[in-house]
Amino acid sequence: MKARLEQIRERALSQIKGCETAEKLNEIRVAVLGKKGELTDLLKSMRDLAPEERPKVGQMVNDTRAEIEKVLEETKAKMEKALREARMKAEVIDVTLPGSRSELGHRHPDTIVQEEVERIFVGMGYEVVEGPEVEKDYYNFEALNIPADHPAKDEQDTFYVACAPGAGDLLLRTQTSGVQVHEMEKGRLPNRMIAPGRVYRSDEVDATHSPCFHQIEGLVIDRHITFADLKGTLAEFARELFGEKTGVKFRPHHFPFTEPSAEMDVSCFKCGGSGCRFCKGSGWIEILGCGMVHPHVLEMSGIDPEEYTGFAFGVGLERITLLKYEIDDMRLLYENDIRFLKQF
Ligand code: 2U9
Repeated sequence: MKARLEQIRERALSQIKGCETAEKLNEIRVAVLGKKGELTDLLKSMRDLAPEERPKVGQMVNDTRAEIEKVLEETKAKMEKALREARMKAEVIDVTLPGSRSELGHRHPDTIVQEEVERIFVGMGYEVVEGPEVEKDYYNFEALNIPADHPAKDEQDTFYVACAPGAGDLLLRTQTSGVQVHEMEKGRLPNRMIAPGRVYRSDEVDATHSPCFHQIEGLVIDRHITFADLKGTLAEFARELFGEKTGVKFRPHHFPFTEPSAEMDVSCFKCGGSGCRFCKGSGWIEILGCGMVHPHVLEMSGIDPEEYTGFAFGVGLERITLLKYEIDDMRLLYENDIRFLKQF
């Protein structure tokens, strides 16, 4: 029995010595020390010994078990240490290597102009309001006095959103005016606000068109607001945006939501009004549309047109950006090429 014990011990120790993985080490542990292992078997066969032999042999078996356990533990610890060291060696970072520089972004020229327009109107006491880009037909068209058969409602101009049964009257807003309608419905009067944001129209892409662009619309409602307030406000806006020598001119126009309506031109900021290639020789550049809010529009949002009047205006943000920075193709504004953006 003693010889068998010695044989188990020697084989186990030599297997442990030649072992390279933790899994293999565990297999040895199970085969020697496990419930059905060699040492356990040996212990079971002790009942064949004479009673006086049993304590001595039992002690020897226990000593061998303790020794094998100790060597197993030591080998496992050594393996883990070697593994850890190898991993750390592989993970070493050479801090002296040159770094890779990541390119910094740049504010988009549209953002620069939008913030400038916001700064001008906030300085005049206006609030900046935002609203949903997916809008109900009512807020985009009907509440703005755009009748059902108006050409702007034609499917060719408007992207309709048909996502669920009964969602037929949802669309991508073609103007930001719905934002002001929502505000008017809240009934907080008087009010002065601008609504900047993305709008969508089913247009082909070219140097001056895009199916998605930005507008900034403005609305003022109070008692005794007149066309003189509109002219004074927009002339001041033009001077702040294009320089204090800027002159303005209003030409009659038509919008369903304003009456009377006008378009405003600014004197050419390139030639000062004498005529050049930039203003196509006219000395004037068209900038925005405006007018007195139509009484129907006020009434539909619950405002009494006998008591309150208001003016509104709308600017195409990209158009202002192209003019201000003398960019000749709108598509450049949508590409986000950092070499282009860095110039502003
Ligand atoms: C409410 C009532 C009236 C907003 C207005 C314009 C004139 C206008 C164009 C500018 C260039 C659209 O992007 S563009 O093509 N807009 O000319 N917009 S008055 O009138 C409103 C808005 C809200 C409740």
